[in-house]
Amino acid sequence: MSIYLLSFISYLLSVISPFAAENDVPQADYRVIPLPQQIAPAKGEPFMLRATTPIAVPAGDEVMLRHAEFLRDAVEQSTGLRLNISTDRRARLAIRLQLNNKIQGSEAYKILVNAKGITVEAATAAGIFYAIQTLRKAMPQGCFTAVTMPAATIADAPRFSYRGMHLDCARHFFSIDFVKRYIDLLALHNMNTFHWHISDDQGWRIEIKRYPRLTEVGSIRSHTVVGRNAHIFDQTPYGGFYTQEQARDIVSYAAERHITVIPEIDMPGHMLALLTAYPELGCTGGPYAVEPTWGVFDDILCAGNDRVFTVINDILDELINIFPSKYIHIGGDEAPKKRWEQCPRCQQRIRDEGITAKDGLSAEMKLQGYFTNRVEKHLLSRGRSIIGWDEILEGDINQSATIMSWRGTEGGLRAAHAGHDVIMAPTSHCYFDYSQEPEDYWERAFTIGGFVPLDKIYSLEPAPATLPEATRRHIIGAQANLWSEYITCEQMAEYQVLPRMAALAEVQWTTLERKQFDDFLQRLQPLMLRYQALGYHPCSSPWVLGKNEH
Ligand code: TNX
Repeated sequence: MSIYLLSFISYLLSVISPFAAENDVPQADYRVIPLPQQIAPAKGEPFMLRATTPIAVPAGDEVMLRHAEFLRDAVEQSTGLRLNISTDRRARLAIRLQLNNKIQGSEAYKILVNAKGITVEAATAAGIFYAIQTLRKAMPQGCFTAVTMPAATIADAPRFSYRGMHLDCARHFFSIDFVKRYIDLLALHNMNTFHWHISDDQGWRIEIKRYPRLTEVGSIRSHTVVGRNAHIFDQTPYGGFYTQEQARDIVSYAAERHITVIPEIDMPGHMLALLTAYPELGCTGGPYAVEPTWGVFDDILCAGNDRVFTVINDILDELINIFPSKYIHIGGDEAPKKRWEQCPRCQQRIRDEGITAKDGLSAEMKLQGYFTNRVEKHLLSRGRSIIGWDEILEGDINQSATIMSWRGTEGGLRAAHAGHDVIMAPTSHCYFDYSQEPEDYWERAFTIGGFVPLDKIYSLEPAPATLPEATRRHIIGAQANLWSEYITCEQMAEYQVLPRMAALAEVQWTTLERKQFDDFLQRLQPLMLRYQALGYHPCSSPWVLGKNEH
């Protein structure tokens, strides 16, 4: 008998008989990233996942149906097995998705695997979604006729409620398609917040109907500095913005993946794009130019001009209509006070409001507190809350403001003591525009400088056990930021965030006792394959993926 005939017969057997040729069936591994809180192996036979396995969902439940479709597509992408979705309550040997309000925790889930099937339960659709992420990551990557799912009970819930990832679309513009692919990455890592940085000195990136010049003028810079602010320019106009319709599309794409989009309009600094469009809103009246270089610039919004607050409120009102997020990020970082010191209107405001220097902070620094509180008041009146970078602590701001701590964690800890909610995003651990490789790689790695390798991120402890419980409670999560001064294309963005998002995911999700860096590196290997299979461009240098001493 020819070898071809033999292999054809064995192929036929494998298709016809569920028990044939199952020795080489690959096995799922539930020890994914982020590591679930509990994986209890169970006695008994495993479940055999095959193309004939139905995904069973309750009839008439649109959301669950969407989740089943997501699982179906992810399983197919991983294994080549195309499952069917069924609403038949008696479906056997199925993966069953069902809501169960006895499961505690708004993002928690349970997965039960035995020979009869896989039951996925959660009190919320979000919990079901995270269970699906775990299942998809547990699958081997390749093309198979079946997958062995070992019998087990998995019970999981996130450690932190805020699990964020940021993308700067102002310094460089990223397409809607890429923003979606980036959101897909957040979903893969069980993150639930996308912080979208859409305004800065170098470009205004969101359509505001009431102020069309923001995009007509503010979204385009006439040229861009080449390299590291080397005084060489490319002489090429650079621009781009998102229409409100596109932004809404992003919001709903993210929402389907249980991700909230928080827009950031950075103020009163980082505002040259707006000032170029509306120069009357600056202290000097301009003229200004959408900034072609990177850095921190003296021209900021005038805090003495009431018109500034009217315009900002109008802009925020349009944003609120697009973004249903509880939070709106109002920036607040890197606002030099030079113009305010010289501006008669800002000085008048200081006098009118009785603002004085205090605790080593100048009256102008306190004026930023006035600015922040006034903007916050408007947002609160619209039912929204603010997040600001830790500089906003320098004014006397309300306790209701949430602080994003980027200049280390100390500011965040102080804020948490003072009763603010806090998100940790320190440059030391969470700046993904910094290099993930040692110094000699920097030039190759398109980074701004700095060094944030994988184990450094992994070591971040956002809410140390030594803090009093009342303080710890205010630390709601962690986030990493991808600033894009030097990230000029999509592949670079992927290279910078992968695999670092994996380390961040365990900081955000996994409890301290379960975290172990060597073990994480082992579990990273299949995830690297998955990134590649999904078409991403992770940094895969052996230095990054190895265990390094530095
Ligand atoms: C600081 S983090 C900034 C950004 C820059 C970044 C570069 C923060 C609130 N402000 O404007 O892009 O450093 O790493």
